[in-house]
Amino acid sequence: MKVYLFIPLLLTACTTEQQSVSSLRKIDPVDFSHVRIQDKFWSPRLDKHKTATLPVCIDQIENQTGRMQNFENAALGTGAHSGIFFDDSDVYKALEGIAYSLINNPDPELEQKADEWIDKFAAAQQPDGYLNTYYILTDPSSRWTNMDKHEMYCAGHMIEAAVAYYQATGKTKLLDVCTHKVDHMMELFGPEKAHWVPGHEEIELALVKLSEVTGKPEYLDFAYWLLEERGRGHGTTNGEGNWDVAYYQDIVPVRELTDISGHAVRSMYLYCGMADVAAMKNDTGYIAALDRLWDDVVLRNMYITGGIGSSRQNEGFTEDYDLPNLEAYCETCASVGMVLWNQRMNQFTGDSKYIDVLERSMYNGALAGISLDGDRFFYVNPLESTGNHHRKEWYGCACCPSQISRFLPSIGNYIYGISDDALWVNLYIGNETTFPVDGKPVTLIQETDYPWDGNIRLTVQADQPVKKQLKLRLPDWCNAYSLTVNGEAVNNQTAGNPAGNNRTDHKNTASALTDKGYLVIGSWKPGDVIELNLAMPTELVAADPRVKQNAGKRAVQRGPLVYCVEEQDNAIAPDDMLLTDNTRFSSRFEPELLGGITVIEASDDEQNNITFIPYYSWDNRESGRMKVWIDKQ
Ligand code: FUB
Ligand code: ZN
Repeated sequence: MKVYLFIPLLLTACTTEQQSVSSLRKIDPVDFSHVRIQDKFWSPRLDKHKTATLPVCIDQIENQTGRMQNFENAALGTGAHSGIFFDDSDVYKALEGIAYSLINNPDPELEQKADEWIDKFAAAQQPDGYLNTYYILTDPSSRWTNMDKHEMYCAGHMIEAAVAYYQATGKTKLLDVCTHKVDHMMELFGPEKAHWVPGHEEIELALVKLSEVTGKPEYLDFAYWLLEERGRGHGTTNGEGNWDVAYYQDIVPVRELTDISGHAVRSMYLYCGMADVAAMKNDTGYIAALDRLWDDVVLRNMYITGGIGSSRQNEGFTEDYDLPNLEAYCETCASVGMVLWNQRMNQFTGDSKYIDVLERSMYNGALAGISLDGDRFFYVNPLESTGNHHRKEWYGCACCPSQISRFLPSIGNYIYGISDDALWVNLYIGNETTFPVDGKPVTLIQETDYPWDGNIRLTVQADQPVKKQLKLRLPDWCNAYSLTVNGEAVNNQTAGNPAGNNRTDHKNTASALTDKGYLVIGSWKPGDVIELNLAMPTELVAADPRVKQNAGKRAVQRGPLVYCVEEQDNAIAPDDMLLTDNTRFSSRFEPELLGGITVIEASDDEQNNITFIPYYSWDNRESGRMKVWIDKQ
């Protein structure tokens, strides 16, 4: 029996269906350039991304740190390198964020800034294509000697930025820099050439993007070769430290992987690269490995927030079910990695369980990574604080701020999917989206106050019949819903979400209207109004009994949001709080609190009131203690 790591309390039989690989990627994303998000939850965040997040990143890169100076020095071939050896990657990630922002918010000044940055990258590139300011400025003779020094990691982020900027503007200058750099790498490494195991994955998924955008299959082949290099004894730091095979995901060939190990972000990027290559190369062995790994991550190593990584020491994993709360690592980048990976898994299978995890990581682990004002960031996202853990404007190692700067403007990517037979609605976010289906425009309009309530109104507009089913995700947290088309009930179900954590084997138990956790509307026509009402009660959640840190505790969840207590809302200190069988919960929307949130109040017969706020919104007021898991009598 497979059990999820945390369990809605009232549910007892917790099994999931056995995953089998039936076909390779069957769902394409509807990319966010078609998606106009218009809602009360995400729109303010996207505004802040433009007015606060990007300006902070730009200021840090240009003025507060030496990141841009490094490129300028490298172009001149003189001067010192400042910062960490992979700082170039933050500049590329911020540029990727700028590119995504430009797609939905054209801004000539910002575009000019991006062009200036790209000119500096191009000027710093060496005649043979090499580009990495750390080695150019410190010791060019040592380049490509230590596989942990992130040369390919930085190249990967440059490629992702280049692809994004090309998609935003049609400009190819940075793409040309990238192909020059990759051609250089391919002269050195590959079959019959030198071995290379990138100490920090990223290049693999980036090469697939580069292959797609340039139409050059050799970049895909190179990504495949790099993946196949792992687990065969080729990794080395060339004497500058130990090459720990578990830490670097180099323990066995990737298709033999069974357990997640080592560094969390590196693992996520590896799995994304494997998924992308598997899709293009029809490698079912990779997908089988990813299925095993997904179970290991989600069932044995994931926090309720969708965060991963319990240890600061390796920024990653320890042993199964070891999920400390105060010392949790849960790096923001790792939660974003979970979003990236789970979307890919869903695209192979059409199983909503991946989007359930994607949504959990997105609304909790990742979203906590940025302040409500958009200008402060968490690197580490613990589930408990003694009051001294706060977001910062930047970090010496600034992977998380730059990660958030590219992730936020891309969230439109995760809302829809399209396959031969269906339009898939994965996330409930107010938006209007027009994209081509069979060459003709189709517009989807979603109106909703999600995640505060579960009422979703969906209209599909098209001038022609659309011969596809509509598939609406039934989230795992939802146990009751109603669905109507033009006011006519399609299906009413008051208990037992066959897609949820409590599902037994939904292939056998699902009604005709559900398929792998999606409500299926087979018969509809343009102009129909589809209304889905997902009941969103407050749920008490228990952890898997093997998680010793949460023994005797409960967490509160409402819809996709995990809640926490903060000291300033409560007369009782978090450590003294006690939930009992008599605790009752009520919720109310507070428009003025923390940007507008639904607050949950817990009370019992002794008038011991406890106020809960969404986890993502913590540490946005005066400092104080915070807790997610509360003692239960
Ligand atoms: O090593 C590059 C990035 O810095 C990693 O992804 C993060 O975990 C941090 O170590
Ligand atoms: Zn990070």
